[in-house]
Amino acid sequence: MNYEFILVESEYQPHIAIIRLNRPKELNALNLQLMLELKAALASLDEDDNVRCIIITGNQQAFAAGADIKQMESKTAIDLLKIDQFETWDQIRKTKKPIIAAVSGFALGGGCELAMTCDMIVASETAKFGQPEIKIGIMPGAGGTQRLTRAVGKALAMEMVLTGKFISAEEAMKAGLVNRVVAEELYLDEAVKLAKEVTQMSPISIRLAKESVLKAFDSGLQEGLYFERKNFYMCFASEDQKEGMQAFVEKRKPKFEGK
Ligand code: DAK
Repeated sequence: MNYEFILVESEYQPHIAIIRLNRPKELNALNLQLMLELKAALASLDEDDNVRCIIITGNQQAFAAGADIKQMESKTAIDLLKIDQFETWDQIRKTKKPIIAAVSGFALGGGCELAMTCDMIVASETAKFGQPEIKIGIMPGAGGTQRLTRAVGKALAMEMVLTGKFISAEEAMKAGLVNRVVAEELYLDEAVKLAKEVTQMSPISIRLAKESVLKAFDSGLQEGLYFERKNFYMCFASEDQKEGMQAFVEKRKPKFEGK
């Protein structure tokens, strides 16, 4: 598929794919087509057995400055209902492979929400996170009030959502929003390093483990524990489990095939 607003490399590094949001003049504002392209790219990479981890990034100036305000400005509630962009966001969230957001510059509104939809966030020291929707007369609509609150706690989330204030990468790190902060020239390398660690593991246990961690967000403890248990058993149906444990016993590196 030919994409207009994203660049996709399915073999950026062995087993690592990269998606670059690519509307630099608009600070990667997420218009409807970009989001559809992102959904399509993720679905295709999710199907590709060679891919074990996906990185989503922007450029040094912006990961994404939010949904495209110019495109949204004249929309009515009924237009939004008909467009049903939530379906796109829901599909993105259902990606089975792990996704790392490599964030530099602005991650605002839908951009911050997209980063939080990913499984881990590597930030450049110039990254700025925020939910400034309140300043344009709306509020977060793609999970910001829920994911941000779960990540950073009520006090900071409330302040960010009600005042639109941005936080720096360092603050985001302290608040638990991001996994690590590195110099601007290193953020992508660092994301690749993290992705490489993930790609060394069994793709089957990675998939089951991601699914189980995400379950913690939408279930009570007991339901989450049952879910984890089911996925734990499922690991023992894989050849990778045998290989991983045999390799440990034989004091060698495991070779995981995703079977
Ligand atoms: N939309 C459209 N264009 C944008 C944009 C955006 N979000 N952000 C920046 N741009 C454009 C600017 O208009 C400008 O274009 P030109 O004027 O050159 O044509 C260009 O990018 C460069 O921006 P600036 O000139 O403003 O650059 P500065 O460095 O001065 O400022 C800034 C950077 C990021 C602080 C500023 O651009 C800014 O405040 N941008 C808006 C940030 C914002 O409010 N973001 C939240 C948008 S609302 C949903 C899912 C998601 C959402 C909603 C629904 N559903 C599933 C239904 C999400 C909503 C949002 O994200």
